[in-house]
Amino acid sequence: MGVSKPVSSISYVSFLAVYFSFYTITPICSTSLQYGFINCLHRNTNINFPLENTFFTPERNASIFIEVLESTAQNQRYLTKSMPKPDFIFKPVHESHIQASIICSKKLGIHFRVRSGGHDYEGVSYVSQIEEPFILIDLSKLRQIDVDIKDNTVWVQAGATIGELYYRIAEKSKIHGCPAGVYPSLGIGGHITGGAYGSLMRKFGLAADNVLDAKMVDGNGKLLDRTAMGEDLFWAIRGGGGGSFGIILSWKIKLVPVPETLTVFTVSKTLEQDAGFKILSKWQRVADKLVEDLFLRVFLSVARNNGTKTVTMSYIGQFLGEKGTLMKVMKKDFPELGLTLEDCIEMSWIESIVYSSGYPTSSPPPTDVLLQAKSPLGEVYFKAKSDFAKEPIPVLGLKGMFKKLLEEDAALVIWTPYGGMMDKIPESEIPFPHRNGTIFMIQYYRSWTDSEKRPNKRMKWIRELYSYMTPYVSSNPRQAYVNYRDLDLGENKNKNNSKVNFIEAQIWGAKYYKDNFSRLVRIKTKVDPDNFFRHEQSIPPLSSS
Ligand SMILES: Cc1cc2nc3c(=O)[nH]c(=O)nc-3n(C[C@H](O)[C@H](O)[C@H](O)COP(=O)(O)OP(=O)(O)OC[C@H]3O[C@@H](n4cnc5c(N)ncnc54)[C@H](O)[C@@H]3O)c2cc1C
Ligand SMILES: *[C@@H]1O[C@H](CO)[C@@H](O)[C@H](O)[C@H]1NC(C)=O
Ligand SMILES: *[C@@H]1O[C@H](CO)[C@@H](O)[C@H](O)[C@H]1NC(C)=O
Ligand SMILES: *[C@@H]1O[C@H](CO)[C@@H](O)[C@H](O)[C@H]1NC(C)=O
Ligand SMILES: *[C@@H]1O[C@H](CO)[C@@H](O)[C@H](O)[C@H]1NC(C)=O
Ligand SMILES: CC(=O)N[C@H]1CO[C@H](CO)[C@@H](O)[C@@H]1O
Repeated sequence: MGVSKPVSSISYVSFLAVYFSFYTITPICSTSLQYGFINCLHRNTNINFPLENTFFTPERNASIFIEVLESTAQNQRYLTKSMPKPDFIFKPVHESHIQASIICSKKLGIHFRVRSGGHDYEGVSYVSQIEEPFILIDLSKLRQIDVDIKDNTVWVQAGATIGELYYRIAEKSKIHGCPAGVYPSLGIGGHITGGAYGSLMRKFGLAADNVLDAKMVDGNGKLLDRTAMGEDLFWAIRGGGGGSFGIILSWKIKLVPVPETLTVFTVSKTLEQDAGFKILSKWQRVADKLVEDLFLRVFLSVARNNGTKTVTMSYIGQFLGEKGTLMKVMKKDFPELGLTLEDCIEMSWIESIVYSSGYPTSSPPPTDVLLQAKSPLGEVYFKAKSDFAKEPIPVLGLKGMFKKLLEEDAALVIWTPYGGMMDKIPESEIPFPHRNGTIFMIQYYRSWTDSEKRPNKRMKWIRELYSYMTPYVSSNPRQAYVNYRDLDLGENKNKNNSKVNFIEAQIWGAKYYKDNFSRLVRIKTKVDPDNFFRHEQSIPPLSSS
């Protein structure tokens, strides 16, 4: 670091020719910001970065700039014309570029956002609603994956997707897996900072529970591993949310055993087929108590079918074993669902990832779709919220919920079972506190496309649904999953008033982290007292109160 080096690729020279204005202490126009940043990067890194591959500005080529900005951004709600845009995008190709980016941003007083996979629900990885100007550091070129079967571990760089991670593990072994999320396009960098649950969670916990080490760059541009950062900071980054403590370069994750053959199934019931909610009620009573090998979610989806609206309840299961064993489990504990042998499909773990990914599947599922960077969901606008159920929702509550669901033409509610390993890990082991006593997590999700107008109506509807659910879910605090970021929680009305922000932070902080929030604030105060790493819902340091 700090070794100055005379880089002068052709593009750099021509770039300087265009942007002749010089950087001054307070950057007043964007081009001086760009000039200052590039100049500083050159002074602070000894590895070449060809500008045309790493540096994207609207001035140089607006269409390429927008393409790069939108490339992994998942929520179209944050890509509309009125949303603030970064001044420029920098894509580091070497870890030292990230160190230099931090040193230079700090020196020049530039606010930045960091993006790994771009799945943030409120777009905070690529849009700042609280600072102007801001820049985007996009880690998508850092996606190396080193699987070490002998050591039973993997080192994975932040910009890799979990689909790639799973694929690379399966390439080396049929009996090793990794307990991260369900959707293959998730970026490993942001995903694990919030916990990261998936179909192996009931047996092995979250990805964050299985992290052994990490490499991170702190606010001084220093590269830290677990030993160098110390146990407090290592605790904070495994579930304390992204963008608060530093930039994660890579995670070292423990691999877990999976059987060579496992079983998946989908059983769907219409409202008519589950009149009286006998099946749905039974699911709520058993979901967290079933054997840990079984992960059985319920998708409640509203759709128009031949002109009439209906809610379909799809029971989507993954069982770490053969179908014969699964049938015995289901006959004993959940016969009401009526699972048959014909519903059961046996496959490998990696195929099961594709099966539940949302990508179109054939039989057997084509696993190379996991290397695709594109999300299976396509370009959608969405708003989502989360809840945790500690008791089964009574039939009366379900009736009201379905009535509310049927007000919309399309909506999705996902129930994810807890229990098993999730009960056994203490609440303060890592910042993620949603443990023993949770039956299931709820996600409310409303998406729409360009052709479907009236976004405000959608937002209003999901807020009403959330409000309706109040008596049936966790309270004091009403818990929420930080990876399903929700800017409604502790509304950010006073965007530039740190005192008010701290009070608001205590509201969403309690929801995301319960009592662990106070420890996160203590650690933040120690490692980043000036709040260099910040966004709409980053952990605030105490000094700002
Ligand atoms: C379609 C879809 C499916 C999902 N499925 C699941 C699921 O199955 N399980 C689950 O647990 N969650 C799921 N999520 C939520 C997901 O875990 C979070 O959105 C997560 O933050 C995504 O990580 P990312 O790197 O893709 O996001 P990004 O938007 O890149 O980042 C998210 C946050 O982390 C910060 N960040 C990004 N990279 C870094 C880094 N390298 N160092 C420090 N901070 C960083 C960002 O600034 C931002 O605050 C899903 C989300 C979507 C949109
Ligand atoms: C921007 O890049 C695109 C794609 O490479 C190219 O077709 C276009 O001509 C470029 N526009 C300008 C103004 O350079
Ligand atoms: C926020 O407040 C600080 C200090 O009062 C000020 O310097 C800064 O420009 C403000 N930022 C915005 C976005 O208003
Ligand atoms: C829709 O209606 C048509 C004609 O009545 C019928 O043939 C078809 O099966 C229906 N489709 C569904 C999915 O119910
Ligand atoms: C979970 O909580 C229940 C009720 O408080 C308790 O009986 C049980 O022992 C706890 N389980 C674990 C694994 O801690
Ligand atoms: C150190 C600290 O504050 N730990 C707390 C983390 O959260 C759990 C549960 O919410 C508390 O029990 C701990 O005291």
